[in-house]
Amino acid sequence: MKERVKVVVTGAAGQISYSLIPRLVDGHTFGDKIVDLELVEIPQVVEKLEGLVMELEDSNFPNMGNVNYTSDFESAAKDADWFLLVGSIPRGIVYNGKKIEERADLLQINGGIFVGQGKAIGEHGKSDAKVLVVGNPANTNALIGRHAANNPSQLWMAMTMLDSSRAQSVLSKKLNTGVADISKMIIWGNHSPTMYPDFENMDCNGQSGKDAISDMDWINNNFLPTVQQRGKAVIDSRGASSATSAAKAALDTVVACENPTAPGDCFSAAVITDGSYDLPDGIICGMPLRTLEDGNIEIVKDIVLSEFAKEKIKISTNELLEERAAVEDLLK
Ligand code: NAX
Repeated sequence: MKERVKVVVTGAAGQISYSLIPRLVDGHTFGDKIVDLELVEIPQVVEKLEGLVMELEDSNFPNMGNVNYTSDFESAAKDADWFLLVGSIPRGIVYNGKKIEERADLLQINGGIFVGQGKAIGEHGKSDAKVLVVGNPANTNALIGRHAANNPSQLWMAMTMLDSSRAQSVLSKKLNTGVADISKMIIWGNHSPTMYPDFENMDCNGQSGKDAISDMDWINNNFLPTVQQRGKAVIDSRGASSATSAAKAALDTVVACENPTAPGDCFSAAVITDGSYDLPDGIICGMPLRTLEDGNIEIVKDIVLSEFAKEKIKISTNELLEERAAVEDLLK
């Protein structure tokens, strides 16, 4: 009998999910496993998911298992292996009669969602469940959710894979090579414009970024701002935020967690700090990770950071500390 994996996706009627969900069951992301889906939305739009389920059925994915849609997160969470928390309230929306413009309001509202979801994951998810927070502010949402879950054997991550993919793409153009030739692309810090894409420690066909790129003018005035501001550039052009690339990045994160990492390589996601690299305690911070043969995921600890890198990372971790202070009441 084939192995099964149960995956919960929130924000299932949103634009990222429309690209993401079909590819969870296409046989690539989870290989040969049968994938049971729990699609979660807010009550106002949950019925729209009936149409998505019809489309999934009509696509004849051989590895698709049971598919359910609901606005009851707690029931969806039961015995789930994976939680892809995409749903959140975007800036600019009217919520309880108030237009949400301020970062502090956004942090509070979304943080509130993650208290409830975190508790349910801690109580009802599998003890080795993996949680990937995509909905922004992703790092702080993950911090709140992890705290509420209070279940340390579960792994909480905030997504930085999209930032890592963007950095790989920009570097591959600069170095006139393919994206697949660029590995170890670490994103440090927050998933926000303060993130630090670590060009020095990336590997391009056996050469480190530090050796491959000496043009610091290009790094400071082109590479860093392009990667840090890419989300905004997509919104400015498309009139909507990144969706297909965000979905691909979420899938890449799942694949990276489900398969052992090649020796010497690593992948990017933000996880709880553990004292490595002198990062402040108690924040969800972008770091290099590796998946071991036994399926466990650990922080890669032997990356050497230059003074330039340390300064940039500090800007981002300071921002994470400020975000944490703004939601302190949700972390009690
Ligand atoms: P959409 O607005 O298209 O979809 C979000 C969906 O979430 C909506 O259908 C909404 O009803 C649902 N939702 C809200 N609260 C919910 C709750 N409590 N439970 C279940 N569902 C809920 O946004 P989309 O473009 O799909 O983006 C989703 C999130 O990803 C946003 O917060 C966005 O900022 C964030 N992003 C994060 C990225 C990352 O790299 N970490 C990159 C892409 C994206 O910007």
